[in-house]
Amino acid sequence: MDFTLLVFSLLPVVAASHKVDLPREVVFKMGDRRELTCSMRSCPGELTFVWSSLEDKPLFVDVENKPTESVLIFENVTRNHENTVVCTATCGMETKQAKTAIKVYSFPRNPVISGNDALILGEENILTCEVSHVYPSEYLEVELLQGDTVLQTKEGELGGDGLLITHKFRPSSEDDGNGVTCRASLNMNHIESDGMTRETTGLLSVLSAPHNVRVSGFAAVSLGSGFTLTCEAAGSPELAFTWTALKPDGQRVEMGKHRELFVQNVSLTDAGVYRCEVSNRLGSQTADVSVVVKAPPMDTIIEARPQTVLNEGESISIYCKSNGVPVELKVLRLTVDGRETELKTSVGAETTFTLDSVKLSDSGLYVCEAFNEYGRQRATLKLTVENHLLEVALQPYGVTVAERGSSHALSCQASGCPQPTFSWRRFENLPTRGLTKTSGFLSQLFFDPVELEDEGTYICEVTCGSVAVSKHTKMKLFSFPSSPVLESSGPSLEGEKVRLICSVRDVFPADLFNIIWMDGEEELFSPERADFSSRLQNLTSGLSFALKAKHNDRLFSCKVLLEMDGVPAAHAIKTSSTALSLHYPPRGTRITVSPQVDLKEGESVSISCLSDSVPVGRVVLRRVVDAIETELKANEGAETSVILPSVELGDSGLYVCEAFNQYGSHQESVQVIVKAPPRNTTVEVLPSSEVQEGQNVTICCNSVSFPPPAVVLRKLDSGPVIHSPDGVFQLINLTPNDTGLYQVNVTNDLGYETEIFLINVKEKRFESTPSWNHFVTPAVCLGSALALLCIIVYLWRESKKGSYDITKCNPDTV
Ligand SMILES: *[C@@H]1O[C@H](CO)[C@@H](O)[C@H](O)[C@H]1NC(C)=O
Ligand SMILES: *[C@@H]1O[C@H](CO)[C@@H](O)[C@H](O)[C@H]1NC(C)=O
Ligand SMILES: *[C@@H]1O[C@H](CO)[C@@H](O)[C@H](O)[C@H]1NC(C)=O
Ligand SMILES: *[C@@H]1O[C@H](CO)[C@@H](O)[C@H](O)[C@H]1NC(C)=O
Ligand SMILES: *[C@@H]1O[C@H](CO)[C@@H](O)[C@H](O)[C@H]1NC(C)=O
Ligand SMILES: *[C@@H]1O[C@H](CO)[C@@H](O)[C@H](O)[C@H]1NC(C)=O
Ligand SMILES: CC(=O)N[C@H]1CO[C@H](CO)[C@@H](O)[C@@H]1O
Repeated sequence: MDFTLLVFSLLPVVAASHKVDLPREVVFKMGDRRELTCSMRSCPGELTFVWSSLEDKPLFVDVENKPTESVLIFENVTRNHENTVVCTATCGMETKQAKTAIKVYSFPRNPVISGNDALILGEENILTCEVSHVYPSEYLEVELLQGDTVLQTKEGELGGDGLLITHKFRPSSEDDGNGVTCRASLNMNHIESDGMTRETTGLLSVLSAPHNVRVSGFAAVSLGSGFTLTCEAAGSPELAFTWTALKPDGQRVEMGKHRELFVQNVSLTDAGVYRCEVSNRLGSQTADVSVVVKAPPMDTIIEARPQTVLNEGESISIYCKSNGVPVELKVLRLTVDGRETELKTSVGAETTFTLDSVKLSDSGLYVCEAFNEYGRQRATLKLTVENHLLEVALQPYGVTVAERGSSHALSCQASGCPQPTFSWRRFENLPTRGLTKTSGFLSQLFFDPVELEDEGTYICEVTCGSVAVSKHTKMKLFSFPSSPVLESSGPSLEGEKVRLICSVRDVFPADLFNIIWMDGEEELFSPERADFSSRLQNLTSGLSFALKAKHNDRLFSCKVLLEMDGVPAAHAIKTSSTALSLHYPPRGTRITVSPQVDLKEGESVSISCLSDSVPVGRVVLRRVVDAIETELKANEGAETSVILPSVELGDSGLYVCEAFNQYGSHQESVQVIVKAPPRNTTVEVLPSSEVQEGQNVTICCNSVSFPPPAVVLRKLDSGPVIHSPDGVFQLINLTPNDTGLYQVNVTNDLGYETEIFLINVKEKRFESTPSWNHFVTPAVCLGSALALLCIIVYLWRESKKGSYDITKCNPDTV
């Protein structure tokens, strides 16, 4: 929509051809107050103006109408005013138009350069040029120049508000103070002579830590004159100067705060190093210069450190110092005849000469001579070297006694000497076998083990510088390693001659050993002493006498004494003793049966045997049955015993205890009886239990028992009882009436056993025989006692097989 502003004029309209006056184009600066006048002159009549906009926005103006013109007032030009406005003038019937393009610009300020006034030398710095509030920005061109050299150019863009140029560069010190220009042009027509240029020039200020610092001026001055030192340096911002004198003793004295330093009336103390320190906020740098004061040596001194009086072997430093600069120093020694020996020469204000281990001959006068090209000066020192008060202690001192085979040491201690030298030797000029260990003030001579050949006199000599002191000690040896051995020879039977021998081995020195024989506390005799020998000796002594009963259990001793000074009592006497005891063959042998000698089968019994003999020999316990010996136990010693936990018949017999030693034997015996009731009774009818009438039979009864049993036979249904001492019965001339059951009853103290058997007698035609009991007689089966046979048979079984032998009960023999 067009904005039309109608303005009516009261003036009459002239119908003529007239012209509207309006500039075709105007350029306004933003912020200005501007007017745009549309006029039509020579309109006779009524004249009206209408303003309209070609663009779709309001005009933002005030209008002031005058009779012949209309003025648009732009109170404060802004970008809103950019427009194309049409002025329509109506004069009477005639209407005329004119249009004008309104352009707006803004370029209010000069470019602003920044970053130019604090550039850091050698580093990457950023220089900026800013142009702001520019409109229309697309017409803007900015260039950055250093002198005539264009550093950078940049053009604005549509829609922008300004431009910023950043320029990175590393300034050198030559850049400092140069100008840098930022030139901005707004290349727009119709503004102040075809475009507008604004420029700003700034100075480059390059900052740097102090550099190229050096000091110029005199370096060598004469005493009493003056000198000036100038410190030259580059750097920005402003440099500060400090002068410091570095004294030789390490002291630092501040001398001034200006670029130049002036020193008047130079004395020796003004010599030294002068340091100029240049600083700003970026850093600091120093430069030194040595100022030499040209003067002859002064204040020359010589000192001994730690002192001028010292002992031989100590070390000393001779210190020499002078104040002349430059100076050369000589340490000299004055000899007795006045000649000088040069010990050391050095350049510099001080020097030290060290004597590591002084000798007596180092005593004397020492000179320090300082000299330079302006003169010389001397100082002297008297050095006194004294002897050491060396003292030596030898332990043990005088005489020492050592046991062969032990370890022994001699210790030599030195005092009054810082570094003693030890030496050991033997008085006899023999080689020393000992091992020397020396450390500091102590030297030891070790013998481990000490041998006879080490006996002698040892000298410890200590040397300290020119002093030597020696001490000696005599080492005596003894050997008495073991107690004497006491032995007796031969059997010690009463009445015989006994010889006791005492021997002590490996003794030394043999002539100092004394052997004493003792009977209890009583000294008996002492043999002659042995002669001296340089070797180990075995000493022996014998004591013989006839042995009597009174000597039994008497203590005989052999006491060996070493009669040598210095031997500890515990080592000097050794004794061996023996108790003499009379020997005899075994006697008083006794055998004991416990609880008793009469035993029942199955009981337990202990049989012990004890004998007395010197020396104790051997005992044997055995059983004898029918001249057959069975050894039950035999052992060394005076007694023995056996335990039979459960006796049997076969354990019966004669028990014999016999004791032996080298002089003979002795025995004792006891009869042991084991009883048992009859058992395992057997009956045998011979030749058979089936017999013809008129025949004879023999009945043999065997039984195991002790004591021997009584055997009775009887016919069970009738008849008398027949006794037999031996268990054998003979039935003669049997009849059928004898047929029947018979019983034997075997009886002893402890019990009885019975056995029943049958005898069957067959009838014969030939009759009439007397009753059997007339003919039954006890018979002798073997012609010997069968009871005994029974026992023997039993024992025989014990020792041999395991069955009865009844062949002896042979009817042929009956
Ligand atoms: C013109 O306008 C601008 C922005 O609107 C304002 O900052 C400025 O003060 C004005 N100037 C005057 C003279 O009124
Ligand atoms: C120079 O210094 C010396 C010693 O420091 C002094 O005795 C003398 O008076 C001084 N001379 C002058 C001119 O200051
Ligand atoms: C001393 O006796 C022992 C044996 O008893 C023997 O080995 C040793 O050599 C003897 N010593 C001397 C010095 O006769
Ligand atoms: C006695 O007889 C029994 C069996 O009746 C037997 O075991 C035992 O060995 C016999 N004893 C002897 C000593 O013959
Ligand atoms: C039986 O014994 C008697 C007496 O010893 C003797 O006279 C007789 O001849 C014997 N009879 C026989 C058959 O052997
Ligand atoms: C066997 O003899 C003994 C002693 O004479 C007697 O006590 C016992 O009763 C007899 N035994 C028999 C069965 O007759
Ligand atoms: C020979 C003998 O004595 N015979 C006698 C056997 O026993 C009967 C009866 O007991 C007697 O009548 C016989 O005389």
